[in-house]
Amino acid sequence: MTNSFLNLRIVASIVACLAVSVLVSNVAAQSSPHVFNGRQYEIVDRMTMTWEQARDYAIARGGYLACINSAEEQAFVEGLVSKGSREAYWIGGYRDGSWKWVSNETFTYNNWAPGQPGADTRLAMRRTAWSGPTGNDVTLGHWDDAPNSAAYGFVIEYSGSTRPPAPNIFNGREYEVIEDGVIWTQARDLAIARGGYLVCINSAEEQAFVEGLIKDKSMTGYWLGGYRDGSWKWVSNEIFNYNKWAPGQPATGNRLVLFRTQPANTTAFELGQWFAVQDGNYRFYGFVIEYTRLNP
Ligand SMILES: [Ca+2]
Ligand SMILES: [Ca+2]
Repeated sequence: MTNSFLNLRIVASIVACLAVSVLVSNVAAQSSPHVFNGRQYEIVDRMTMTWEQARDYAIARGGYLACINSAEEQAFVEGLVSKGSREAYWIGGYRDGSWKWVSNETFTYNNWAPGQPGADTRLAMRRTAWSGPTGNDVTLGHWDDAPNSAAYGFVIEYSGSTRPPAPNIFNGREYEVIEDGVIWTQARDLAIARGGYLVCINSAEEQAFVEGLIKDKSMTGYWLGGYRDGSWKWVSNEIFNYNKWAPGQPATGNRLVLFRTQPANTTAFELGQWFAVQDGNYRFYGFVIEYTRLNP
């Protein structure tokens, strides 16, 4: 092998590496199923909400209910909706005299189903087929007006400079930290309403992951899905076989809290230790939701 041949090979492999990295970054930018025309979209499938709840949830995440301004955007959102499991998905159209978008963009493009809109005031995109009031076929992607109270999934659009919060994924499950001071039974019910359950910790690895999620947050502690009913149980019905009890725990309480900061009158505290507490009147605790069902 001559030096010049070696040099050629080095140059060739550098070129090949560059070509591969350009290809990889292009694939990453273009093949994301959630990016269209420089904007990110998120389909929320694991829970349903009324239109107004979905509108507020989208804003809380930094986006807005998707506003569809072209046949191309319609085709893209329809592709997301086709991966869902709900009959219909809220988008950002509403009637206030005339039809409007929550983004204040002009309501020009439409994809109304035959015979629509009727008399309702909120806009949904159908996933499942429906015969419609006049017997006309309503199919995937068609728009249908519906009452605010309908329980549908929804699609969030983020403007070009905004990105949805990255999901916290461990071992194929998603976790979400909620910084609301609530009692255990409220936290349990809120988690279910969002399509998950209070986190149930089954291994040292999962414990470490949850500790990483809460260590820079603000609440004193976080409710877990553990409760005492004779013995300790998980709301998921998984076997309660891993634990990280603080020294002297569990004492008399019947609900499980993972502490971020040291409780009064305790020693040898470490981040993430578990304490048994009584439910009720504890407003210093947020909670962590575990989802087995990921949004598409
Ligand atoms: Ca749009
Ligand atoms: Ca778990």
